[in-house]
Amino acid sequence: MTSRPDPKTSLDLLRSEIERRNPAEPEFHQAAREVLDTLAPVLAARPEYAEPGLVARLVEPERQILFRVPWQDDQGRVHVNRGFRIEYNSALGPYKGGLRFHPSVNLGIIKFLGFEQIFKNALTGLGIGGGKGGSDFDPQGRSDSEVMRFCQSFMTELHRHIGEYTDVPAGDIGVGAREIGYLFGQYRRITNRWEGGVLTGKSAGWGGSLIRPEATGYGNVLFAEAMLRERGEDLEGQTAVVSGSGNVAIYTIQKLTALGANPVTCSDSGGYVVDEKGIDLELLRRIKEVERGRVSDYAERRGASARFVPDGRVWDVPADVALPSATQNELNAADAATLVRNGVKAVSEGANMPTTPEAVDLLQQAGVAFGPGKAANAGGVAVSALEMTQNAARTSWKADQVEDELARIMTDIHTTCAETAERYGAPGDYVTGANIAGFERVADAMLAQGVI
Ligand code: NDP
Ligand code: 2IT
Repeated sequence: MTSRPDPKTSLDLLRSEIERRNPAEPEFHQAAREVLDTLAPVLAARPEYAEPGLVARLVEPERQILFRVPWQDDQGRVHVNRGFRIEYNSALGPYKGGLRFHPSVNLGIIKFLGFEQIFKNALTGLGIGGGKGGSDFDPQGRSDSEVMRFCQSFMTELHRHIGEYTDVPAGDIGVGAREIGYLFGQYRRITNRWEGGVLTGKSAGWGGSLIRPEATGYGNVLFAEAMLRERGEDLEGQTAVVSGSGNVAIYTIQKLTALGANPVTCSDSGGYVVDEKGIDLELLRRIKEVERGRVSDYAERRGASARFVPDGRVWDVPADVALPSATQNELNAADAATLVRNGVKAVSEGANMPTTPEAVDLLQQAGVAFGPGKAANAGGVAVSALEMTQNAARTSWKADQVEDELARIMTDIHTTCAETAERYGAPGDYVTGANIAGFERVADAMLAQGVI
């Protein structure tokens, strides 16, 4: 009889294999390692999951699409960007996940995001697989017509790969309602189909769901509140630091304020703003959403309560709760140590993988409640799935109905993560809880559907 390596050894082997076969993709290695590091107990407890090949299939995308995106700027010059769509796993439903337009985008970043999305989408309990896409296009400083031509060129290739039963993209960094509009228009023109469920994050007047813009930020605040409740506290009166100033950050700030907390910061790649009176959301939205300006403009216009700190670390601002909502690896071990020194009680990830592994360890060891992105920011994709439901039924729900569903889903995700962590001997460890609970749901579907 041949003996099979124990789960830990086989996961170690797989990790080395991932690094060998996917060279120069540090973010993907980080995301895969973070999940694999927590799976040994579930593979040991459930022998069916230790089936050779199951985890190896899970880490390999079902399909990877790379394409050229040529477009002309307003002066007629031709630019060539690169387009990506990683169709990672469709065991639970059509591939689902956003598109990111940012100059830092490369294959490894889209693979890390797609991999995270599999588990996040599984945690929502809804029928959506995992995928992600985007481009190294930089929308900053581009006119509306340049963005439109770029989106049209991007969709001219992407359209043949997507569909409401196949793959359903949405927004992410650099892709909001404007870009989704241009992408949908080109899809409709090329295919001659009014297929609402092919993209989510559409505007409410033509097939979009109410509360989708708010969903990620609102959901993350609800998750943070659920973690605090476990400790007999809530958000009322708590000071919060928020990074970023885009879609996720804005609605995080809005919900924090609504629940009685005081969000005192926001940031962009140029620096951060600290406003001791609390962020004035109306001013921030005007600058970011209407004028497409910078947070330094906010400090200039807000008056004495606010100051702009160029190139500073937003995590230096003392707070009870921290909600990183900008980008990956924006909160490192030194930042975590500062937060702990200043008495932070909870860190909840609005962004995808914003906290480095060393920082996560440090926070958890200090007893800080830590909500990993794949659980805490799942509200966005959850409401995207509700948008697909509304599109399929050719109906639209009232805002209250969507918000109630969002709150129910976030509570369920919190409970599932907490119970799963407890069941596998790691009480209070939401990282382990989220990874194992997401994994179990996808793994069950993959086992039932055979070796494909
Ligand atoms: P937006 O494009 O609306 O905003 C992004 C914000 O992050 C901006 O303030 C931007 O500043 C800042 N930022 C982006 N890249 C960097 C960088 N390399 N360094 C410093 N700051 C940076 O994106 P979203 O708000 O939609 O996304 C924010 C995060 O939330 C991302 O990690 C995304 O993956 C995640 N997320 C988004 C969801 C959604 O529904 N939109 C759902 C779940 C997660 P600047 O303008 O200077 O670049
Ligand atoms: O990271 C994410 O979950 C998103 N960008 C949202 C994906 C979606 O399909 O709504």
